[in-house]
Amino acid sequence: MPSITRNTKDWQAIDVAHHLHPFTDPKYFDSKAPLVVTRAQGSHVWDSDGRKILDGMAGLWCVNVGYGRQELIDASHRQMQELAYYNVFFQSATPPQIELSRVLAELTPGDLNHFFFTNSGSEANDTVIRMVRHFWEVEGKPEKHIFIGRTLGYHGSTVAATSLGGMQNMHDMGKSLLPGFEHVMHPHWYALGGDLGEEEFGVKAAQALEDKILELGAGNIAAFVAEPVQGAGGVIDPPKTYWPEIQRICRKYDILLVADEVICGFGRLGHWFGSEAYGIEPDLMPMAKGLSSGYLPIAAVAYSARMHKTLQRGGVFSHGYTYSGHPVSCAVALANIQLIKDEGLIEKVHNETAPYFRQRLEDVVAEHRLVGEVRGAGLLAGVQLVKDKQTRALFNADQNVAMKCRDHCLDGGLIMRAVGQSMVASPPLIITKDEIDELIAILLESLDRTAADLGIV
Ligand code: PXG
Repeated sequence: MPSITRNTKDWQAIDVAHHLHPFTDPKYFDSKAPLVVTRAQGSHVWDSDGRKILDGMAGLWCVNVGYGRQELIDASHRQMQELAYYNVFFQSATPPQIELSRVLAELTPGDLNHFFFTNSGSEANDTVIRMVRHFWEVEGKPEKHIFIGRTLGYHGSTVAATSLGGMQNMHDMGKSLLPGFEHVMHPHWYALGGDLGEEEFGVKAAQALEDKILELGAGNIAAFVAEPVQGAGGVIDPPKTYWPEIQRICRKYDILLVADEVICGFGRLGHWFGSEAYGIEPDLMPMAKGLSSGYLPIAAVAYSARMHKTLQRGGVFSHGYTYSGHPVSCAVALANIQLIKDEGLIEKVHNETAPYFRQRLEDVVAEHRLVGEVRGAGLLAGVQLVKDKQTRALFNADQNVAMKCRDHCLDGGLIMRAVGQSMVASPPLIITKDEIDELIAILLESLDRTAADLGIV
């Protein structure tokens, strides 16, 4: 069957008539039209008018190996012919799922050698919640049930993942915050550090976890959940004093540590996992996105030997999804991991592209009059827009400064995300230095245009 073709106006009209966009105000389309993306190759996508756009977000932080990779296409084709579907419920297994478990066990740090498969990061985090509460029940400590997350943390959109996350707007919609979920401050020194030095602030932000544990009682707390670098919250990389303190506190009170690797995993920070970049030794690691570079939906929860031992005493693990360990998704994930290894993408990010990206951001973007801070790690960047560089004062929210900048980027041929009053980027790991230059040039031009919109010269 040939692919469906229509003209852009028709695509847009049909989409607006029948489709509710995630995280979008439907009224937006009263005056604007959706971007219809029709094909992609490497680090670029093309819209339905044939316009080439640099994808500074790797889709939604996921297309780590870039678009159009034949190895992944072939793997899915082969697997569909051989075994398009079988499940892993009850006592069944399939070769791609078995092989993926083995390969992941080699990659994951420490004794995180056991896996449960899901289809999305949200489901992985729901699995974490059910698995961890079950773990404590089997351990004879059923009162340990509260999860502590962080403000601006993002762990997905199911009701439970929404509760785990610290996004106020998500909690407010439909009263989605469940009981048993608490949040402590996010470690953003530039925004919250006041007069403290960065390292001092890192310790203070970690102390907020200990304070919360003492307030609620360690005997009631199941786990602390955090992204190594907060992604959807605006790319917040913590001070280097933060994670060691968090690790110490979790150990001291026997609270499980969950590193949500959905964005940071599979090379984004120049390591296989963000936990390695920060020396974190988690008990559980939900992962998704870069696991298959987004070519097919698949996610997993890695968990420790200690947890495995306990779960083995816990009877039936009453949890699972029809498509857990889907053989085609697993085959694609295997091909994706092999490609990351064969092309040395982790080393390339670590040694070449991430340092270059950071240098360019610091040398030219940080100097722009609208920019207060550039932050991030690896190929993750956050650019804080400010009204006043000296006082760190922000614009009024209704000036929609980041959305303006985002729209200028798109007009200029670059996809970046606006988060609050920050611009964020998370390009494919195959991005070249020339493409980084392209990204920086369009971003600078867009910052100039945004300043002009605001009457700042
Ligand atoms: N954990 C983290 C750290 C994430 O970033 C999820 C869990 C949920 O994964 P699923 O596969 O259920 O979406 C995410 C997802 C954005 C944006 O632009 C971020 C995500 C998803 C969509 C948009 O900020 N992160």
